Amino acid sequence: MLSIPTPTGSKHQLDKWEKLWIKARLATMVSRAEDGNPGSTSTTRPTTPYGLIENGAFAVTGGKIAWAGPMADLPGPPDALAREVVALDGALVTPGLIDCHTHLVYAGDRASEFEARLLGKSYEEIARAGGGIMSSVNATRAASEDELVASALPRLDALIAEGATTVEIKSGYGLDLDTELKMLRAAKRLGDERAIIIKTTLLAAHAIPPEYKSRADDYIQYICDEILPAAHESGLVDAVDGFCEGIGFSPDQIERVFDKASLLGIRVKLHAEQLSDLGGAKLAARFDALSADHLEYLNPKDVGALAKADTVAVLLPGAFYYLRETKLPPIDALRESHVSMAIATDCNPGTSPMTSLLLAMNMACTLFGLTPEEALAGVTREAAKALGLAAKTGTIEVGKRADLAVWDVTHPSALAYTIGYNPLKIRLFAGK
Ligand code: DI6
Ligand code: FE
Repeated sequence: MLSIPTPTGSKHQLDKWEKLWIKARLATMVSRAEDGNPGSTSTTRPTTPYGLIENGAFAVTGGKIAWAGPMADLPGPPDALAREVVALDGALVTPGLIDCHTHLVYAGDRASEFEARLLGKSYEEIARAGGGIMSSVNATRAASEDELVASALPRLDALIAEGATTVEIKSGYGLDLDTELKMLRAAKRLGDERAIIIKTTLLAAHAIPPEYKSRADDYIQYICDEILPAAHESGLVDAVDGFCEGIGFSPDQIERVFDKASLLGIRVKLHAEQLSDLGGAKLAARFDALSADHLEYLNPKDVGALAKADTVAVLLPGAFYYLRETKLPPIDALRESHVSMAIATDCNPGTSPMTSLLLAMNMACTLFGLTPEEALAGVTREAAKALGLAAKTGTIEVGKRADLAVWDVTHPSALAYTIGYNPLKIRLFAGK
């Protein structure tokens, strides 16, 4: 019996691994910045683009990655190491995809708004006329929790069909206590309906509800005094978000929500600089935000603040595309300052009715000029970081969840290259 290295480093004679996958090409996505650490004993420390390991293998035990590396480094013949051995014949394996910014739960649709915009109205005009987010709020308030789950499932399934294993879902179409809670409960339930990790974000500060028309400050007080504490107490809040924008909330108003979140020990993130520069990213960085999202109008001068706080820049090319935006996020400045860049769908009924992370990757390359490697990192390693999950998922490393995607492509650049084509072969969630 062989002594097999385990995540715990135990030296006992151990049972065989549950399953060993061999003859794989592994895009481990282990950060190149972390390479060359002499103290590291990990088997997965490649220095190649994508953390690529040709002719690799990985083992799964207890839902986690028990071993990963070149086949040549396996500590014995495959059949002696694992109870089950599967050959992948050279298929590409990546971490499972992570969508770190969605508004996946909502009722109704806004196809007529899409039409209105093509007939000449702007997103802001429609919002100011009571359409936009408010039309989704009305439909979501009227829907039952079961209906919200049922209407969100096909969207979630579309993400899963492309290898998504973790998805963040925001509230924000309720804007009252009951409906915000209903949305968050529906989001959590999606995680019971499907084999997927769901992270929930309270976005009560998304728009001013009609009951609080011209009383935005009072609505902020209601969020701080009632919605946020109640949602937190019910265990429904993994993070708190806000829409810092002319048609949303001012930095001062967002700051009050963030102060309350901090008091409750909840991490924050922010929709910042999507349509204008209000200094939201700076505010987010000041609160050690997990992420600042959108950032088209981010002043390059504020990039340093994100870098210092290690706040992830979440880029949402679907919304950029759908709104026919022309102002690009300051990608070069973000890159130069080593700000982590994640990519997400922003799946929502108004500005990004998109349920494809592969398409988001392609758009991040074609519209924002990311490299295919940055795009894949953006929906794996960096997206995990944007959700505070970097220690658990997002790369192929010993000890992390065996949430993986097996693709029928030869090189990882092919994932960002195609448009509307899905080469997923196998999706593993906790190794299954
Ligand atoms: N920014 C967005 O892109 C979405 N929300 C936000 O704060 C749009 C939401 C919607 O139009 O329904
Ligand atoms: Fe959004």
